Order: sequence, then structure tokens, then C-alpha cells
Amino acid sequence: MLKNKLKERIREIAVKELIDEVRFIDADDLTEDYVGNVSQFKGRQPQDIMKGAKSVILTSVYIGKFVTDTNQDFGRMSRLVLSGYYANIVKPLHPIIELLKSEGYRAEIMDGESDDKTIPLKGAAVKAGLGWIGKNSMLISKKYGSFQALGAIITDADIGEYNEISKNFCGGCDKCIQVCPANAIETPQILTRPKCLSDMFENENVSKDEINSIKLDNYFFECDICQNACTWNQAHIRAPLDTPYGRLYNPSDMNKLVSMEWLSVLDEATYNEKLLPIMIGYQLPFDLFKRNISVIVNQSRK
Ligand code: B12
Repeated sequence: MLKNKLKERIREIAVKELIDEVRFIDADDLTEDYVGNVSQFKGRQPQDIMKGAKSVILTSVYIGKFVTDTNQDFGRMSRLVLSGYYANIVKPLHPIIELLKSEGYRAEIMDGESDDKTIPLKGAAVKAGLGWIGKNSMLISKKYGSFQALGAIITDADIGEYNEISKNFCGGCDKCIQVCPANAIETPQILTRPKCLSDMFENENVSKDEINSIKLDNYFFECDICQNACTWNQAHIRAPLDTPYGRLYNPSDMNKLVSMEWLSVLDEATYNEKLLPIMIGYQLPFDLFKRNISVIVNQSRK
């Protein structure tokens, strides 16, 4: 199949799979223009993942709609968790893999189940023209704010193309840095991972007191506080875009599963039955859930 025909077929599949953006880049090393300090990604460049790779297919899905009630009666999880793309966009990419393999190409999905076997998706997305790296180290664009979940395929099909790179539109704003209750953004564009609530919530070695020293704003699994303050997200927070994947989401159903009245007395069996199925890619263990929720209960009493 001719390259343009192949890309056209891939774009058609993406629409069917409710993917909002598809871009094609070459599989050369991601340079500092895209990832900052390259040494962080030793062994995670496209050629490390697939020798002889020719292209990377970048995809993104808008997740701005994946929220629950923000008042104190509800616990909160991130938009990424509620979207089901915690471990990257994987399932919707399978039909594209099948097409590429049916054309005799090698093709591999960057499955977040094993981070070290994935390229830095944000950096690749910058190269694909999908946005810039904001001060909170997230990929941000004028169209979607930071509410893009990312996914990628590496292949030896030679279908890369040039994409115009976005300017960085953070300017003098540093709301994300100011608002982070854990001061996890010590350097613009670089996250101090151990201090990020998203990391702490999943870390069994972090004590309840350590977490209790941080105002959680009712988050118990991942955290969107820096994104909720981001200038480029305000329009999306007021009125999320209406996108095909977002139409599948019903906030009122999800609200029922995160009322604090229910979460604060949840037993392990009900937790495993009702909440774990929502957590695709990583399932927060019950004891860490209980720890995180007990801090919210404690903070609500203050
Ligand atoms: C490990 C991981 C985490 C870890 C560590 C994150 C980190 N920044 O290191 C933890 C658990 C803390 C985490 C948290 C979150 N994550 Co995460 N995470 C990943 C994962 C699996 C690997 C990231 C990685 O390689 N980290 C190591 C560091 C060194 O790499 P990095 O952050 O990519 O480094 C960037 C910066 O260094 C930056 N940079 C620094 N200096 C400079 C200078 C210049 C000039 C430039 C251009 C860039 C730059 O560019 C690098 C390139 O990306 C990716 C998926 C993937 N394969 O990329 C998802 C991913 C990055 N996470 C994602 C998300 C959404 C989140 C959360 C928002 C979830 C949440 N609500 O809690 C938070 C965000 C916190 C934040 N402010 O970044 C999305 C980001 C989408 C987007 N629009 O940006 C991804 C792509 C997953 C996905 N499926 O979409 N995450």
C-alpha cells in the first residue's frame, strides 16, 4: 500500500476508535529540543525500543470531560484515571497494529504497563506538533490545554512527516508552580517525582502523616491540582469540549462511586467490585486507598 494511502487508512481507523489527533514523526532520537535533558531517556529512544524503526505514530485523546463533582462531599481521581488511559492509549491502537502487520510491517504499541519500554510520550508529542512542555512538565496545547492523554506506535513503516513545532505559551504565568500543595515543581518543566501527590498516593513507603501535611483538595488517586489552576485549562474547566470519546462518559454515574460518605466506609470486597474496575492500567491497592481516604476525612474535620 502506498504511504499516503496507508496514513489515510490509519487516520480513518483513528476516527472510528474515537482518537482526536494522529500525527506521524520519524524515529530518530528525541533531542533536547523535545525532551530537555536527553540523558534521562537512555534506552528509551525509538531505536532502543525497535531497532530499524522508521516512524512513530503519535495519538491523543481529549480527556477534559472526565471529572466528578468538586465539592467536599466527593473524593476525586484524576481525569487520566477516569478516562481509562492511565497506562497510555493502548486498546484503540490495536486495529492500527493489525493494519501495519497485514502490510508486512513491524509495529509496537507504547504500553504504559512497562514504562521503561516506552518512549517519552510528551517529548514525542512536542515533536509531533501536539503542544509545548508547560512549567508543570505536562504537554499543553491551545486547543486542548493539558487535557490530552497520549499513546504511540513505533513501526518500520517509513511514514514520518514534518510537523510544525508549537511555541511555548506559558510566558510569565506560573500558577501551576504556585498552587501545587506539595511544591513538586521546583524547576519549571521538571517534576520532582517523589514530591508529586500522584506518586505519593501510590507509594506504600509514604506515611499517612506525610500525606496529611499536604492539602489534598479531596484527591485520593492521582492529582489534577496544577492542571485545575493552569491558564490554558480554564475554558475547558468551564465547558469541556464535546468530543466523541467524551460522549461515552456520564459524570453522574461516576459521582455515585466517589461520594465521601460511601468511600469513607467502603470495605475491601465492595472496593474490589465497584472501584477497581474503573482503574485501568494500575489498580490502587485497598490499603493505600484507605490511607489516602482517611487523610481526606481528617482534613475535612479541620
Ligand atoms: C512515570 C510517569 C509519571 C510519574 C512521573 C512523571 C514525571 N514527570 O516524571 C508520575 C506518577 C509522578 C506521573 C504523574 C502524572 N502523569 Co504521568 N506519566 C509517566 C510516564 C509513564 C513516563 C514519564 C517519564 O518518562 N518520566 C520521566 C521524566 C524525566 O520524563 P518526562 O516527564 O517525560 O520529562 C519531560 C520533562 O523533562 C520535559 N522537559 C524538561 N525540561 C525540558 C526542556 C525542554 C526545552 C523541553 C522541550 C522539555 C523539557 O520534557 C521531558 C519530555 O517529556 C508517562 C508516559 C510516557 N511513556 O511518557 C506518563 C504521562 C507523562 N503522565 C501523564 C499524566 C496525565 C500524568 C498526571 C497529570 C496524572 C495525574 N493527574 O496525576 C500526573 C502529572 C504530573 C505532572 N505535573 O507532570 C500523561 C501526560 C499527558 C500530557 N498532556 O502531558 C502521560 C503521557 C501518560 C498518558 N497516557 O497520557 N506520571
